[in-house]
Amino acid sequence: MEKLKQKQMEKTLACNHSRRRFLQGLLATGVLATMPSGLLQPLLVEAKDLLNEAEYQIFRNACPRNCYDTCSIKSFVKDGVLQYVEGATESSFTAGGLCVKGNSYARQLYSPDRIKYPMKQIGRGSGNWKRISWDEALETISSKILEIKAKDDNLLGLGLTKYSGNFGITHYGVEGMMSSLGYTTRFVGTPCWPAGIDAQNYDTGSMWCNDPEDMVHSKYIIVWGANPAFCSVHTMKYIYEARERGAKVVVIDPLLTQTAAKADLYLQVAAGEDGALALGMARHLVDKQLVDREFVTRYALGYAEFEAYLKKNITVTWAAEKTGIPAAEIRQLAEEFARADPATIWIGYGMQRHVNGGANVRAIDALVAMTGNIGKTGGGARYGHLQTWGFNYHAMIQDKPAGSKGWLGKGGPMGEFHGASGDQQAKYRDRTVNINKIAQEILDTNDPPVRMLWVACKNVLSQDFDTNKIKRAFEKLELIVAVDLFFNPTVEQADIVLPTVTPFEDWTVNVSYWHYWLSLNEQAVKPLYETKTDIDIAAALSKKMNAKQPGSCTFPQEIDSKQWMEKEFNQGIYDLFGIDSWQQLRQGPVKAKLKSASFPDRKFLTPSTKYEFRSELAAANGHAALPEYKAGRKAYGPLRLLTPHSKFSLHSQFQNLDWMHDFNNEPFVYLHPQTAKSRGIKEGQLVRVFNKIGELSMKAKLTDNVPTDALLMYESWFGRKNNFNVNTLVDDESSDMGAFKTGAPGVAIHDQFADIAKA
Ligand SMILES: Nc1nc2c(c(=O)[nH]1)N[C@H]1C(S)=C(S)[C@@H](COP(=O)(O)OP(=O)(O)OC[C@H]3O[C@@H](n4cnc5c(=O)[nH]c(N)nc54)[C@H](O)[C@@H]3O)O[C@H]1N2
Ligand SMILES: Nc1nc2c(c(=O)[nH]1)N[C@H]1C(S)=C(S)[C@@H](COP(=O)(O)OP(=O)(O)OC[C@H]3O[C@@H](n4cnc5c(=O)[nH]c(N)nc54)[C@H](O)[C@@H]3O)O[C@H]1N2
Ligand SMILES: [Mo]
Repeated sequence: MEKLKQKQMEKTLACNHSRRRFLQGLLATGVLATMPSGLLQPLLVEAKDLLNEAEYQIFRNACPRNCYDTCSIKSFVKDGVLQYVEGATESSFTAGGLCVKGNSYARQLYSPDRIKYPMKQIGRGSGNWKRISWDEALETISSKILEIKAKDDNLLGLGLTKYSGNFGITHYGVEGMMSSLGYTTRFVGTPCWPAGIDAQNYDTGSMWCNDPEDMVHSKYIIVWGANPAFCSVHTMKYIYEARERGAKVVVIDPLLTQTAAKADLYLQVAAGEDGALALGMARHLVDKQLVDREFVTRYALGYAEFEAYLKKNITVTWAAEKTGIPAAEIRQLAEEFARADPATIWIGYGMQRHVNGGANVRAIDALVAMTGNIGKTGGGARYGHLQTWGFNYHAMIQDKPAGSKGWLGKGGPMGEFHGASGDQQAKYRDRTVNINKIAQEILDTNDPPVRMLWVACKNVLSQDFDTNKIKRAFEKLELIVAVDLFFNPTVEQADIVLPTVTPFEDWTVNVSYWHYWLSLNEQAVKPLYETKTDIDIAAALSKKMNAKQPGSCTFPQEIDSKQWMEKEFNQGIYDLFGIDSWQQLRQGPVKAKLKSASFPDRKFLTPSTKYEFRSELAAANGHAALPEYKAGRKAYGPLRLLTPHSKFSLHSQFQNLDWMHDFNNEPFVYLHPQTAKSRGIKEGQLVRVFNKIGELSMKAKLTDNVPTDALLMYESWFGRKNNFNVNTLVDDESSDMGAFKTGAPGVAIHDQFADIAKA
């Protein structure tokens, strides 16, 4: 008892201590500058005490969230308690600093709100939760799986939806667990970046961006529909440095974001009209003879046709009408971009979440290509890359039990990211359905229906689209199992919740889809309470399944998560990163030995090995062969609703912590004063925001950072504080591209419309 009390005290102390570090971190990242200081002053004074590092045991960790920055972390443990975290200094990208969310990690680990034990809910959505043992939880789950198999003669009634809660490589063991049970139903695709992935694949045969650190060499940077001041704070330093060296920075976004506020020039484009802007610029470059003739003749295919298309169909005046940007500004922007060498465009994920998002990305790629900026340090059409992801996927690749039956239908493509298995030769395959239309797919899928849903690394009710429809679809499911850390809106609709861990209780390895660094994630403290990692849960389930029906699950029944982390490495990874063993990562993260420019020899992975202005593959997949203009979604309401990402959350993560509430206590809808006036809405007033699928109420904030025809709400989950959920108002309309490489089209998150009125 005494010992237990002592431990509790230590943890509380640890939290006070790490809270000071958190505030210190905030001070460093400038977040506190915008906050009322009275509340924080006393703590900040204490935070100045310097710590003696020698007293701590130091571990290496990585932030595994779906974020460009994927930070390398140094963790400080004393007496078995994580005292505080820091950004690693060995990575020039993380450069010793974490964001506001990273600095709150100690609180996430020791949050009193964590799910501590397996629990079952008596009456879905009732809140009547009862603690149960792991044995009881696994008994219920395995019985259901066997029942489904007996009823349907296959396991297609078991569905998995998993996305980006944790990108640690061993977490692909969740997909592995599904494979080890049989052929199942997989929700495939991504809500994030698929239209742009396909677009870049049509143009270059791949998706590969320059090292973000080489942006310091750019002479002209266009940040096009990205908001790194919120979403990639570590990249901002390269943009600042480029500016100090004389580069011009331009931001193109319908919102005047914090990134735009730091730029030399901000252009408020009409949402969804980026293609018109890029093509208008391209036309002007043709007229001004500012095209890089060497690139377009030697390294590209179909440029002459593209030029003919521009001359026939596009004018700068037309582009000005479409985009709302004056023709003179379009001309100036095009000329400045073409004359700077090297010049680069960062194509954000935000700008491709439209019904024409893929077409718009292709038009921007074309602009970078025709100015000869591809294959150059400091140049490039930067979107993302998977160059450093060549792990073994040992946890993911598992055999089916002998005699498994599955999907006989043709089905859509598998996509590259999901570990769904079966090929054209195999008799059976997993049944793949669109992750972005989870509600519709559950409602529509029969023979057999999805009976049981496994949710991991995904907060469906917060992050997926048309919340009300998802709730209706969930009624069709017989059992919902959620594996999570907190009682989020998805867990609230589950029957069983299994408690899982933070990165500090886990062994895994992490890389980024943006920078070129590799980080080890060590277990710094033992898993708290009764929590288990995703792969330990898979092993425990396998043990139970095999006890009940030998041979029903191939997943190993006893695993060592550290060994499983080791099994993800291979010689290719060692060579790419210039290390001999993973143990070297204990000294700190390492960077891939890659040239800073993508496609440095200007050889592309397209069928022609050239940059393809004309893509037959795009045409074969039902798109225009050329990067042509594609119109946006027809408005179905008076105001466009934009729901981008918040500084204080990583999607639904972190904002639920009490520490975050100190800084961001309540969600708002932001609108232009003129729009507010026309509806008689005043600052701070309670309002309703509504459209054809739902309604929300919150307070209004007036700002001319938002265009007059739009509303802004940041996505994030506010813990138990209120019912704010932007996806009550965002439907599941698809974007044009994504199915080619990710297995399903993306979703037009920013092509949404709504109205607002006083509550
Ligand atoms: N309206 C609107 N909706 C959007 C977007 C938008 O801009 N606007 N953005 C979209 C985009 S880009 C994305 S990427 C998606 C992201 O959507 P999700 O992938 O759902 O993102 P998160 O909220 O980060 O994480 C989901 C859950 O994973 C849990 N988790 C964390 N670690 C682990 C772990 O180790 N194991 C398990 N089992 N669970 C874990 C977290 O607690 C959290 O509840 O949202 C999309 N939805
Ligand atoms: N703090 C924080 N960081 C994150 C995340 C987070 O949730 N929070 N999420 C991570 C993930 S999963 C992702 S995908 C990335 C997202 O990173 P970003 O793409 O940078 O972020 P978003 O907020 O999705 O969208 C960026 C911008 O796109 C703009 N936009 C919307 N429609 C259009 C359009 O039609 N044209 C143009 N030009 N702009 C448009 C929005 O106004 C917004 O400012 O960030 C990652 N980093
Ligand atoms: Mo994302």
